[in-house]
Amino acid sequence: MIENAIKILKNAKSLFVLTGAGISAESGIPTFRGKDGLWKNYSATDLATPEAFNRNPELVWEWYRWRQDIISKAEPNPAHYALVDLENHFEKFLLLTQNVDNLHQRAGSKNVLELHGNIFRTRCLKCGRIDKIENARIEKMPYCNCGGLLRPDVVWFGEAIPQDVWQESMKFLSNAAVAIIRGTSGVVWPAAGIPEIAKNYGVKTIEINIEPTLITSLVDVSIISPAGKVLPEIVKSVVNIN
Ligand code: BV8
Ligand code: ZN
Repeated sequence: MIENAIKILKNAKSLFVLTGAGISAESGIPTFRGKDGLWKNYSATDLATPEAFNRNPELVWEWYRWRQDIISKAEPNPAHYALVDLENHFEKFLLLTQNVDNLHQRAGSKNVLELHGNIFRTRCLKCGRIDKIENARIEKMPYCNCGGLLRPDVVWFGEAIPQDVWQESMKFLSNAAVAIIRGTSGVVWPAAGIPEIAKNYGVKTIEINIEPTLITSLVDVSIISPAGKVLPEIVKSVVNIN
């Protein structure tokens, strides 16, 4: 399977990559739906919603502050760095991530689009200001200098994803030669629809995951392996050849 992926990538000039929580799992960050589930007996869909925040902002902030703490202590892993090598290798490269953990940027990826926002950014409910969490006034919860309560600048379930990010991603995907999909269960829409969209555009698709997912039946090549192990191997063969 790896040989097929290498062959497809060696002949490609443009690469689209979609990542999910699985790529950060090897940095010690719990995935959403894995057995190490994100948080105590709450499910992400209970907490990552506007209704949950309106009902109990303190509980939702406790969850995000806990995640920010885990993520800030984590480091990018070989899977993140392998994507930086691919970005430097391909003439045209776009990385669309569902993750909010900023690890791709910390690893050195440049052309990163965040489909679900960023856990270290905040948005003021009063003045709308977008800022970094470190600039917030933290009492029981983070507040803006205008006095407004802040929310995490992420896309919650039931909220629209950023249209500019989606449009730019689809435009790139429609002309890409290959798409790599890694570490996503293919549960969350509209990201889960990307493999099908890629197929309709005639884009070759490669999935890397530790287990088959809802999208495995759709891809051209499915590699069952931890992202951090197999991707550096693939990159070595693809990058060294040229
Ligand atoms: C929207 C930010 C509409 C917050 C997140 C059909 C069509 C459209 C919408 C829907 C639909 N059906 C249902 C919906 C609604 C909903 C949805 O998809 N619900 C699901 C639960 C069914 N979608 C939405 O609400 C989206 N918005 O549709 O808006 C709209 C339009 C106009 C106006 C108003 C509204 C918004 C969804 C965004 C939700 N926000 N995150 C936060 O993080 O706190 S989603 C969250 O899940 C994370 O971003 C995460 O990345 C994402 C997806 O999960 P995965 O990344 O796949 O993670 P998961 O744990 O599931 O899987 C991990 C995978 O990694 C596994 O496969 C595992 O095997 C693998 N893995 C583990 N270790 C490794 C590995 N792989 C490789 N190597 C390893 N080592
Ligand atoms: Zn404000």
